[in-house]
Amino acid sequence: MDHDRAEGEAVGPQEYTGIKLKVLEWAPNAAAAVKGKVPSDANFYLIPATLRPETMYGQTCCFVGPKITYGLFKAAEKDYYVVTERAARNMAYQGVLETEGVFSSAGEILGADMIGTLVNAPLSCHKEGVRVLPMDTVKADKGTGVVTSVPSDSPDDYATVTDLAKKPEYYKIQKEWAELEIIPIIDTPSYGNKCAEFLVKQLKIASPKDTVQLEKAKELAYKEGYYQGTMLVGDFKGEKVEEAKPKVRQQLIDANEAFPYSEPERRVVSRSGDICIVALMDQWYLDYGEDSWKETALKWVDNADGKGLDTYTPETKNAFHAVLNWLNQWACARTYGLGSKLPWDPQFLVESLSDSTIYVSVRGQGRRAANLGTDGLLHNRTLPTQRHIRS
Ligand code: ANZ
Repeated sequence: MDHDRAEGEAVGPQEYTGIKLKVLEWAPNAAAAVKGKVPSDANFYLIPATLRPETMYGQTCCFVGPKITYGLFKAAEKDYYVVTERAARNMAYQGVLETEGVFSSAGEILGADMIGTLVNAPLSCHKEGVRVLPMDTVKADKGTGVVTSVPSDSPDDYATVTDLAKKPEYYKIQKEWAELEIIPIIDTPSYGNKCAEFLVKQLKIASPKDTVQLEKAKELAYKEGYYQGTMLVGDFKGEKVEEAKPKVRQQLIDANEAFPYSEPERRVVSRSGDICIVALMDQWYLDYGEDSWKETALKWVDNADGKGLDTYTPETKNAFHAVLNWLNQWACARTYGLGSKLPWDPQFLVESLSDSTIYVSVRGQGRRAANLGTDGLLHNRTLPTQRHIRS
């Protein structure tokens, strides 16, 4: 529950797309690190978390933090995901890993040891695979700690690959790994068809460490790409990015090359001091957003016939309007605490802000209340895909 947190009140889940970058050939140190830890015919996938699935056509490499330790987490009989333990803990409660709640790693591997690994990047125009390269600014406490690089549209990625190609010896990489062709994938009216390059040059960003300017460039690139961009490649070529984005994502998920991955958008700590995660849980909702209900309530508040709600001031009426339009599905059950049992599903208790709806409905409906779970007044339904923050 939101108010049970020591830190992170009102923080919600951030939903990413986890992309499955299959390892085609490990770098020698990585091969040594995984040897004997898993069956010899196992498949490994590096899993970058992205908010821009529509840009996957432009992947040219995959970044890891050289100092970050990654784990090998079992996702299926022969499949292991390479992510941080923090991400695996979230995944274990979202149906992503093989066994619910289990996130023990079969082995550990340092980012630096993975550099040079060849991976298959789904949808990328570089069909021969892309390399794993170092990025010092990868955050260990965000996403999976793995980042897929799209230098056509991400200023951070453009600045990093430019720097890598300038100093290959320093980074202990082969120059050509950082020089895969950058192909235009999104056209924008203000910044052209390689908006990251345009913005990095316009804002005179000289290094991946120029974080303030890069943050600014990222926001500009994101807004322009999302609202004004048009796809130049792929099945949704010619469509607006805004429309293509969910379609590309769904296509990747349907092809088993991606999956939804969520984590708290910021750090959340429970009152008992545990770091919270996002978990998939069954929940009951009061469907306040249901069209006919909403219409009836709004009509009553509008009071055109004089038989509805009379308010002293228009502000009060407006406030009712705002809340009715905002309320949608309200989680109304919880598993612990004080309260009455949910009449139609006694394993749950009535959530404290929902009792005024539920008690009144149950009492008012008398015997019909027994049917609440199916076609009753409350119009409830479980959404097993809803994601919740828990410790
Ligand atoms: C591919 C991509 C293409 C991305 C593109 C962005 C633009 P914000 O808005 O900051 O949340 N990312 C993911 N995990 C990261 C980590 N641990 N450290 C550093 N960067 C990380 O940005 C989300 C984006 O930040 C993600 O989407 C990912 O890069 C990067 F044109 O994926 B993106």
